[in-house]
Amino acid sequence: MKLYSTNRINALGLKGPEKTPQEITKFTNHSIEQIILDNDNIQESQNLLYKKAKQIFNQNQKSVFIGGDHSITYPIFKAFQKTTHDPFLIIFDAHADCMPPSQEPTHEEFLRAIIEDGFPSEKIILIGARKIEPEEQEFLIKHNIKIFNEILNMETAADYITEKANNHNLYISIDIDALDPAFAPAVNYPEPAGLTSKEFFYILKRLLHIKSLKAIDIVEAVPQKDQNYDNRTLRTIAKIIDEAAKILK
Ligand SMILES: [Mn+2]
Repeated sequence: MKLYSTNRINALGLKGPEKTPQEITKFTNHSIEQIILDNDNIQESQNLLYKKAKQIFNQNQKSVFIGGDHSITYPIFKAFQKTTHDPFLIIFDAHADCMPPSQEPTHEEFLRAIIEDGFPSEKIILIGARKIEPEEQEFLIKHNIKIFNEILNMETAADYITEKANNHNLYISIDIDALDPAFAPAVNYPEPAGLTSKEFFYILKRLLHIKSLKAIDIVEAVPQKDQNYDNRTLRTIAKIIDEAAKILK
């Protein structure tokens, strides 16, 4: 497994996740290659990240990307689609990120952009989405996206998700706000009634054992806020990295 980080954000409002790549190094001993991008030039940073991700995927090694905000997933997943046969996308997120797109997809609409570009919606599962705007709801229903708004039984949920994803080349996108704010408080848009740490790590570990898992991204932590919470959010991300490193090798 190889670790990368990128400071890219494309937020219309709140910033902060661009600081995670430097701050996360205080909580993990794994070496991380930083992809430093210019956030004043959104289109160029998007193209650079796309090109870099393509090179990375061509090396055919399991890769973990730490953001940055959720806008990193659009260029990285596009590169994944370009280089990888039969991709499958699992997203952990409190939000659906399916607002009508702007020119370069932001953290609010990257998923809608991926679907409108033609990615098959039956190869997407959204976990933890519980704050969905009406126009997003309409879009999700129209495209018949499988959503777990909450986890009623983590084993049953994990059985379903792993069976669907198995044998496809899997990309997992983790917006850390999928977890309940009790466990990951340092995010820009916290939503109550999220996944517990136990539910999240149980499902994640089951997914990490899928042989065809190729890539993970982890986004949307706001280090500056995390100082008020004993850095609980960054420690959770460090634990994701540890679990991934143990299982993916
Ligand atoms: Mn998101």
